[in-house]
Amino acid sequence: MSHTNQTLGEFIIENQSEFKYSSGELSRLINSIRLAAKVVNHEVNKAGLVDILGAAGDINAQGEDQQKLDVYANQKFIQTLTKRNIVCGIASEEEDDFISINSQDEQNQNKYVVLIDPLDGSSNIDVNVSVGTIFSIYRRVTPVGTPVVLEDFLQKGNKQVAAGYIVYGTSTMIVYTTGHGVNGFTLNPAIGTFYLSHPNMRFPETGQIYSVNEGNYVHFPQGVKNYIKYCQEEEDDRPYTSRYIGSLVSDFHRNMIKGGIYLYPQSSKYPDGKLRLLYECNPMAFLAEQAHGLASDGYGRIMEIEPTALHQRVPLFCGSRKMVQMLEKFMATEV
Ligand code: P6P
Repeated sequence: MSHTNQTLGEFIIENQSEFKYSSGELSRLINSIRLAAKVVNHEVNKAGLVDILGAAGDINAQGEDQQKLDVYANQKFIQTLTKRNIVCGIASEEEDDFISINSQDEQNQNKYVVLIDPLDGSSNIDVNVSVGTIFSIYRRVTPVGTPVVLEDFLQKGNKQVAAGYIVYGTSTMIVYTTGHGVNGFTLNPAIGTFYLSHPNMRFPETGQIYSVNEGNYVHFPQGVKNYIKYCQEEEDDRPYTSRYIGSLVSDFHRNMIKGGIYLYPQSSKYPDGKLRLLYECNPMAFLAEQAHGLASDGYGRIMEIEPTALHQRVPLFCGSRKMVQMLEKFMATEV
């Protein structure tokens, strides 16, 4: 099949055989994420009408409780994944504990668990800046048919079977990997179909964009301070450009297309970093490495970190290979 104008649905079917474990379950899982993405996208696109439609806590025109968009997004993804009986467990930034899906029901022979950040960067919604959904998919490690346990979720990033994000930006895109490269699909809102618009996405080996909240500079480790100063020096291809949207998915997406590095270091405010390992850093790390980039905690691969808690935080430095390697050099020689 010619790949021009291939839809996400066609792409999933055509590439299903690549995934040797797939009994079609993973394909149905990606399809259900696609559906939830369209539902959330519709609501996110109305966010600017809060004054007309009502803010969270208000009663909207349909007499329903107006929900905060991150709560709404969380519910939509959980409902979509649960109703289709595709997964055996879900963990979410919006849920204190993981959700076990009718595991007592013998019918539930599903083998995948999903971890999600349903609406990352949601504080940007009020100012009409792009936000995203991030998802990470694992095969469970405990026996199929039994209730999932924490161990099914606390898996290293290098065990992920799929990961991706939806960016609700000037256009809405799904970008994901199943370990065979990274592909991006853009939604045609007129007909509600995602089309393959960015096949085989790759980070340029280096770049000239660094993305960090420089307002926290004084709290950064010395190695990060030294790297930021390096970015700002007038030498070789520097000074670099500073671009920070405040939405991980958007900064990552731009850097993957143009080349660049995203940094969320540890600081006195966030001693372990701000971003969550399991449903932000690991999926973005899987995508980064599949796109020939790197994702590090400053000292080693994000995807080698042994998880210890569902909502644990880690520092994240990800993007173009040579830029992340340079950052790691500064972290190793910080004085
Ligand atoms: P700060 C959004 O809250 C987020 O998790 C990422 O999407 C974003 O890159 C970062 O935090 C922004 O954090 O502290 O710079 O506002």
